[in-house]
Amino acid sequence: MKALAVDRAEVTAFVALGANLGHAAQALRDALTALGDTPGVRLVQASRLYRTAPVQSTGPDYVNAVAEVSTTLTAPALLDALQAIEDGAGRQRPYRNAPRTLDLDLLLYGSARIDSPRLTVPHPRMAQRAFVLVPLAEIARALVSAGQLAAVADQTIEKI
Ligand code: PH2
Ligand code: MG
Ligand code: MG
Repeated sequence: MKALAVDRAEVTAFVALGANLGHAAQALRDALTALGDTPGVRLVQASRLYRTAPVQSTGPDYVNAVAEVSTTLTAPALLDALQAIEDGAGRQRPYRNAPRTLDLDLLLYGSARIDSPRLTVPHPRMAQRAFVLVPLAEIARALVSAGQLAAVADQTIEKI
């Protein structure tokens, strides 16, 4: 009999990846592998890697990408998994928007709207950032409007 092991439906979620310290491109590739290896998370697809100028941040250029996952984890459990992967990459948090070895942000979790102290979904600043919108549009064109892309067209971003 199936008692407590209730199967949760899979939810499509999108995760933004970024890094600008150390070997950033390799950190993103390793993070994609770690995401796919996380129990309850299936990596569906990932965008190319992009080199981007820092936005409201300092330090070297960033490497950014966006991944689509299908997950049976709740949004808070997925956030825990993302933070564990960040910690595994040596992430330090000295101050807001500090240069980082790895940043994994939950952009979208199905059609959920979440406003908790830990987590706001959809990500509140995603619409202002070419480093999110351009890779997201590459893998999920319908989720990004032409107007949104036009609004961030002044931000420097190039495919690696
Ligand atoms: N992340 C930030 C702040 N600024 N700029 C770029 N280009 N890429 C990022 O990932 C990024 C940023 C805060 O998470
Ligand atoms: Mg971030
Ligand atoms: Mg973050």
